[in-house]
Amino acid sequence: MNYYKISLSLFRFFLLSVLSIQLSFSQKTAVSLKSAYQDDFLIGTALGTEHILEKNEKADALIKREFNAITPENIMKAQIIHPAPNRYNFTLADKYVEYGQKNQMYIVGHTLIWHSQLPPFAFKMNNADSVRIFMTDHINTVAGRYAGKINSWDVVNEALNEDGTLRKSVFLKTLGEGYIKEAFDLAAKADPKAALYYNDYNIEQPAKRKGAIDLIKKLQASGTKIDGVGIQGHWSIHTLNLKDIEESIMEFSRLGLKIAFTELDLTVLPNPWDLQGADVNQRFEEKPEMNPYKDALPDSVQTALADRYTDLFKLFLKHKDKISRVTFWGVDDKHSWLNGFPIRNRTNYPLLFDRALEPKKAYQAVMSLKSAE
Ligand code: 9MR
Repeated sequence: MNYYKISLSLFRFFLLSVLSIQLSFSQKTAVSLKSAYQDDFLIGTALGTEHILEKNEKADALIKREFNAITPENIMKAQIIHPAPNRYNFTLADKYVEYGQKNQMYIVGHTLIWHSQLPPFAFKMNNADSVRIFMTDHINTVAGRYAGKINSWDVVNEALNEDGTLRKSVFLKTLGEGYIKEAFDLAAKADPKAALYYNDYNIEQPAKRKGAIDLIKKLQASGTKIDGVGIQGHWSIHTLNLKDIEESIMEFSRLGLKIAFTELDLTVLPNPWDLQGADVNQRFEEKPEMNPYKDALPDSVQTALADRYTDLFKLFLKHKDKISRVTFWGVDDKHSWLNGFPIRNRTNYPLLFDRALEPKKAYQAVMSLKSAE
C-alpha cells in the first residue's frame, strides 16, 4: 500500500515537472516577432498591394505569423486615394482595413497630409482657399470613412527641413504654419478614437528634433490633440546613431507623447554622398561599385546587420514603456523601397526576411534578445 502511494506521488511529481518544464520552454521559445515582443510593443510591417490582396501564400502566412500591426506603404497616399477633386478611390484602402480587421491587427493610416505623392490637381493649388478646401475635404472623407477602424493616423508627414525649419510645401506656402494644427484638429474631429501622430525621418538628429519638439509644443499649447511621434527609422548599418535615438526617445516622451518607430529599415549599401533620410526626390546615377552585393550578401555584412539590429532592439527594450510600436518598412528584402532609392536597380538587404521570405541572421538576433531575458 505504502509502496503504491509512494509510486503514485512520484509519478505525479514527475508529471508536474515535465509539464512545468514544457511550459517554461514554450514561454521562452516564442515562435514569432509579435509573440516574442507581446509584452513590450507592437511589431508592424508595411504592406504593398500584393500583400493586401494576399497574392503570395508564403508572404501572407509570414505577415500573419510575425506581425500584429500594419501600415499601407502607398495605397492611402492622396495621389492614389484622392486622384481628382471630387473623386476618391477606396478599393484598396477598404481591402487593407478589412485585412487588418480580420487578422486582429493594429491598423495604421498613412498618411493624411504630405507634400509628396499628391494628386496632380493638388500641385496646381496656389491659394489658401483651394488648399484649405482640399485639406478639409481630404481629411473629413478619408479619416471619416475609416473612423473607429484605423487605430492610428500619421496625420502630418515630413513637414520639417533638416535644419528644423518648416518645409516650404504647398501647405506652408498657402496656409502658413497653422496648417499643421488645422490638419490635426480636422483628424481629431473626423476620427476621435484614432491615435494621432506626427511622422518624419531624421527627427532623431538634434536640429530636426528641435524643430519637431517646437512644432509639437505649439500644437499642445493650442489645445490640439496629438498622441505620438513617429520616428521613421530609415537608417544605415554604417552610420546608426544610438545616442541620437535614445535622446529623442527621452525628449519626445517628456512631452507626454508615445514614440513609434514607423518605417524601420537599415541599408547595408555604400553611401558616398553621406545621404541620410528618405527624401524621395533625391536620386543618384547607377554605378556598379554602388551595388556590391548584387548576387549575395557576404557573411560579414549579414553579421553587421544582425549586430546593428541587436543594438537597436536592446535600446527599444530599455525604453519599452515609452514605445508603442516598431514597424519595419516592408516585409522582406525583395519588397524594400531601398532597392530603388537613392539609386535605382540595386540589391539591398535592409529587413529581417530575405528574398525567399526566410528569416535572416538579423531576425534570429532580434528574437534571441527575448529568449535571453
Ligand atoms: O516605400 C514607399 C515607396 O514605395 C514610394 O515609391 C515612396 C513615394 O511615395 O514612398 C515610400 O514610402 C515613404 C513613406 O511613405 C514616407 N516616408 C519615406 C518612405 C520612403 O520613401
